[in-house]
Amino acid sequence: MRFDVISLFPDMVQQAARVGVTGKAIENETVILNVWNPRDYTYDKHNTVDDRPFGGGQGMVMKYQPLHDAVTAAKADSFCESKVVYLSPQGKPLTQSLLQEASKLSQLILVAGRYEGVDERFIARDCDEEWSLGDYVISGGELAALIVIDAITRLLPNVLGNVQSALQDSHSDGLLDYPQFTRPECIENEAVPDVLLSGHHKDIEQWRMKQALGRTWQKRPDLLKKKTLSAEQERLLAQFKVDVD
Ligand code: 9D3
Repeated sequence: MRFDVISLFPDMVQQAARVGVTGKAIENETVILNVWNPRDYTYDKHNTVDDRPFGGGQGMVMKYQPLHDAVTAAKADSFCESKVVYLSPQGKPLTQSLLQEASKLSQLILVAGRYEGVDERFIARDCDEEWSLGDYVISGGELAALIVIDAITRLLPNVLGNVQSALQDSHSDGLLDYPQFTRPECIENEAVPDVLLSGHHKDIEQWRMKQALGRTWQKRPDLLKKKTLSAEQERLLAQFKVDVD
């Protein structure tokens, strides 16, 4: 899959993407990442990418033409069909299912804004969708683009190997994770749950499902309301609630 990011801070995007899972995917060419700087598509003496908002008000707005030319360059550089996404607080909130859909694309063009945003005509004319990280404010779209790239890259075939398919097929889909432990077995009288040392795989699986259900019930009841539980899951959750009491 190919990502093209439109950004005034290309180094920030390239450097962050080199780390970890995304870096490995770029290295082995599962992912292609290109960053296009709107400043390279300016033709005035000061390479102006922003201007004052019509109607007044504080801050600056990114100009249409450098953004449009950068997106055009990103499209012209590939032969595949692409989707252009503008990252902004006004966008559709990102979800795993939105990202899963996007992971089927061959080219995703991500536009990272700065300042107070971009000329509205760029969104209307050049962008297919608008995505948000959620209801809080960050300083620009670069971190949002990196989050999208990271989350989608994890979904691509062969990137996480068998870990991925195991987790994705998992019945714990749509639930919070169960608790994890590693050595040592005891930290100042705080022991690892016995069942995890028992070697009884069926019991361990049940305990983990019960914990995942219980934690979701405790911390994110909104997630639980969206799910339909199997009879077995209902039983495990009921048991968790009794144990809490
Ligand atoms: C809502 C704040 N705006 C009020 C005047 C100004 C403003 C601040 C920061 C407008 C844009 C930005 C930059 N934000 C992003 O580029 C951004 C973002 C975000 O701030 N929150 C959630 N998701 C995203 S995706 C891109």
